[in-house]
Amino acid sequence: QSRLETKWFGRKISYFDVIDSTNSEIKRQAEKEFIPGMLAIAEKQTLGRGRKERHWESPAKTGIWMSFAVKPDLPPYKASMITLVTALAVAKAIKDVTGLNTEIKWPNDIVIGSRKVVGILTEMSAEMTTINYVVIGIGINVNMESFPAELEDKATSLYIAGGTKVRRSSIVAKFGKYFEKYYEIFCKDGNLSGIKDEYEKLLVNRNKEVYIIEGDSRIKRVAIGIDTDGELLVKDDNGNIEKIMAGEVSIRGI
Ligand code: BT5
Repeated sequence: QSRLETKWFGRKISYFDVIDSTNSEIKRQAEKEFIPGMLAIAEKQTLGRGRKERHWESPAKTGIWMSFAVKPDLPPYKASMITLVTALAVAKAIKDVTGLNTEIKWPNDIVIGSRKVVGILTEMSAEMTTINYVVIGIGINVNMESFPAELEDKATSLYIAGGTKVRRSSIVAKFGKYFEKYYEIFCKDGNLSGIKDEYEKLLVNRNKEVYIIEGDSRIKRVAIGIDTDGELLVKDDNGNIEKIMAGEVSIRGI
């Protein structure tokens, strides 16, 4: 099933053969007129980006490069939790359409066998206490048969992992359904309590050792899950639990 059956996700869609970045495009559109769930999809991006302006490889026709905007009635500091809501919805959509089991690399990547198959970039426009809009950008490697040398051992696609070509619109449609469901639960609760358990089931290296890298130090911990604000919970050898905020440190093994 590849038709959208959503209430508000993608009710306005702009489709491009080539664009700089779908995140930039949705921001330009939202600045003019914000429509909840407004969606931009491109066959190819020339300036696809990740966090900290890192390059996001977005070749023509083989991936899903899309961005959409929402406006949660929540304080701005909660916007980053939408990245986790999104990751769960993408992982569920991929599982339903392809049968492939993915894992979530907290907070914003989805991997198959430790290779990245999805990246998520959440950007916000906000005043002091209110969110104007949040743009959620998703890159999914769907049908590529290979990657440029620098990504060869870091990236994979649904095709490489599963051996069959996948209809991209089926994943977009399923994603929309899951996103609406999880996002509405998140907005009602104002935190991730309603999706935490499902998210944790998909967490890479849950209950295994991970390394927290801060400058030159490398600290061993066990990843045990997330809290309802989306922070990563880790445990030290004495059983003390610490919270790690996204963007604070880099985590290896998760
Ligand atoms: C991300 O950043 O993972 C977020 C990527 C978001 C991309 C989407 S596509 C639609 C929308 N429009 C945009 O312009 N962006 C969003 P980060 O965690 O910073 O990871 C970036 C790193 O992933 C790069 O430095 C590469 O190592 C790697 N990478 C680049 N392209 C990749 C790809 N196609 N598949 C897997 N890994 C890739």
